[in-house]
Amino acid sequence: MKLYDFSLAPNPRRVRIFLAEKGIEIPMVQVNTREAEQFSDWFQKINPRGTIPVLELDDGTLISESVAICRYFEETQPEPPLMGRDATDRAVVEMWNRRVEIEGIGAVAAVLRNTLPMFEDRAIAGIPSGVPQLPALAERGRGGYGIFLERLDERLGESRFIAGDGFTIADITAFVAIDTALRVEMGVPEARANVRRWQAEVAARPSASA
Ligand SMILES: N[C@@H](CCC(=O)N[C@@H](CS)C(=O)NCC(=O)O)C(=O)O
Repeated sequence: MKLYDFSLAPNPRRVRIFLAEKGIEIPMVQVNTREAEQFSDWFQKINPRGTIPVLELDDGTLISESVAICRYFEETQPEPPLMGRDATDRAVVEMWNRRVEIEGIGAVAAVLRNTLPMFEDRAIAGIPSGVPQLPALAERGRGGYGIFLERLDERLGESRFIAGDGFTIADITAFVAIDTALRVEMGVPEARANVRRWQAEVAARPSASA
């Protein structure tokens, strides 16, 4: 089994933090997306969509999509649970994780992909060229990120972690989104005190450095 990873990319980091929380260690293969290695012949055979992370199982099964990879490890090593313990819990965790992916990761990605020079002419991940950056999408992403933080702050005013009392994949997704947003100068304003309280707590976990 191995994980196709890149130490500087946010989505693979979600999986690395998840694995660190579970205490799972597996071999990692670096795919340098800053040098277009995702478009190389060898990696296109692993994932023709040109994205990381990808998990390769010993029987050759290839799983891309961060949450699908996390699901595999949750099923094969349930402790500690990071995706909910029972039916209700699992649905609540999934609800929050989806919200964070769509509202948080979606907004941050819109800003990054439509502003950073390294994404010029490739504003969609996995597409080598021909996708221009659109400043209006970046601007809307910035607005969306503000709404995301506002809603997250409200939620974290009522519970310790995003999906409830326990740390879950939803916290990992949000933590990585917020950390990545710093690359485009989008910090967490002081007024979002609940988010800052939660962020400090998550940053103090050993897994945060994964
Ligand atoms: N929804 C996918 C997103 C994967 C994704 O966009 N990965 C980025 C790295 S964070 C990538 O592979 N980018 C390749 C590119 O920029 O062409 C997941 O969660 O796995």
